[in-house]
Amino acid sequence: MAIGRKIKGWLGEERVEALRGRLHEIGEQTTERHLRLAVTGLSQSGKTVFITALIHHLQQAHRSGSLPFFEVAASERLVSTRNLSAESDNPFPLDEALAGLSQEPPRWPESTRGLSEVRLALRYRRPAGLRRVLGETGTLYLDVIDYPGEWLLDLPMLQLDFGQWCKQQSRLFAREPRSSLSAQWRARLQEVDWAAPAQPDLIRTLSLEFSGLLQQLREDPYALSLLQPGRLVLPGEETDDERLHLFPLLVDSWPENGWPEGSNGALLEQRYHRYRDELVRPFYTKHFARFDRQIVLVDCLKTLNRGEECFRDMQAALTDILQSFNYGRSGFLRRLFSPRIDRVLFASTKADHVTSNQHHNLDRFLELIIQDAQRDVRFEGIETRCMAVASVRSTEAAQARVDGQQLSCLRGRRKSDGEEVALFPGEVPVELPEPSDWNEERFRFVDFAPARLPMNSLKARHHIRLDQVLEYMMEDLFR
Ligand SMILES: Nc1nc2c(ncn2[C@@H]2O[C@H](COP(=O)(O)OP(=O)(O)OP(=O)(O)O)[C@@H](O)[C@H]2O)c(=O)[nH]1
Ligand SMILES: [Mg+2]
Repeated sequence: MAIGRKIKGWLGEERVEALRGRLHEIGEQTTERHLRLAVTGLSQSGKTVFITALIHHLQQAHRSGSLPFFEVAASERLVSTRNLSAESDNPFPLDEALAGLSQEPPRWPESTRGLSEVRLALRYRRPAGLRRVLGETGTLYLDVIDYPGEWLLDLPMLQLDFGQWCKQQSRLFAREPRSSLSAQWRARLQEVDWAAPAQPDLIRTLSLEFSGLLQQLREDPYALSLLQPGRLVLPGEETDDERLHLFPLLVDSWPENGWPEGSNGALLEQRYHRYRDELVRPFYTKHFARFDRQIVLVDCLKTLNRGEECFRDMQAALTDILQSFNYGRSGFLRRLFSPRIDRVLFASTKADHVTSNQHHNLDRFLELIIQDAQRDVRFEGIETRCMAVASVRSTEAAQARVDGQQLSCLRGRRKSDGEEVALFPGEVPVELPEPSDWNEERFRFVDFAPARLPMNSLKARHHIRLDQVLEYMMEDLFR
């Protein structure tokens, strides 16, 4: 270039090179990018497996071709990845989960609780057009954060005082199966004198019973999701933190001027405020406020299996979860912090539980659930998408002839007994089920044991659409 030659003439070749080097360095510093990608979902929705597989594929991307639809990897621009998770205060259990999935026989990871994160530095070559200006390579610092969706269910508490929360819960506990299951416990509440001087031990006992009740509602055959306070239902939550000695006061009579100071009622109210102000609010201001993009995992198939109550409850829970992304201009979250999340992916997990001709139905089905749930949520400035995925594809396609007809089947090891099975898993509905659909035991999707995830030589067949997830979440960042 003529100007280039002139500058070289004035400054000399060496100084021009030094200048170019410095420009690249500045380019590198100014364009060093950070992405905090949060992954959530209700318990057992597949968060740990998803993050483990996603990170494993990313770490191998520069030498395996396992992510064909993730452009930066497919075009071999991803040069290297470095795991910086040791710097984090809450490291994600990546090594344990990977060891379990890659051993023989492989096993699914243990249930986790709380928030944890993986931190990676991804070094990539820039697209040709930008290399001259910004330098050959750039670095993306990626934090992937795992946190329980149950925490988002507590969001409404931020806007409710204790009395309002109790009223809301009492409407919920008037419905089955909550009503029958809680009848005895509610009767115990009626016997207590809530205006009498506080008995912390009594409140502790009643709260442990309440948390047992929530656990029971969470498990089969009920498998309900909309359970508050969220931190009382997380696995292994046996802490003696008194902020968790809390339950809704489901009694008929409330004093007009509030509970007397120092009473049982007042103590419970104080616990509620502490739970809300010391646990729920800080999660939003410290963590949620710093997330850039969000993935919400939903296990649609499990809820279909378990019937109408479970399905409706999951839908209601999802509606509450969506409220956390509801940043309408007057949204109270906007007053609490400045939200940053600009992209949300809703992923229907365990897509390997159905045949590949059903994946599109699974996308569509999740869209329907979300559509219903988001009627009163405005995703201002947020892009959303629904996608069916499998983090560790554990089934293979098979064909069977039934009554002279060719049928698409799945082959894999059943999770419950490890038996090798070939079966027709059934179809994913393309409409939200009608009341009559639930009576016929129509949905019986089977859970599978994991197929072994190799430590090396990863292939695209080891997952379903993890590459499309990565592309959607990060495509604009490798410039
Ligand atoms: N077939 C199949 N099953 C999966 C997949 N991902 C998760 N699962 C199943 O879902 C279960 C839960 O997965 P996790 O990743 O532990 O779920 P989680 O959301 O981290 O669960 P908690 O830590 O308990 O909240 C596993 O034990 C598997 O049975 C998948 O990609 N394919
Ligand atoms: Mg987990």
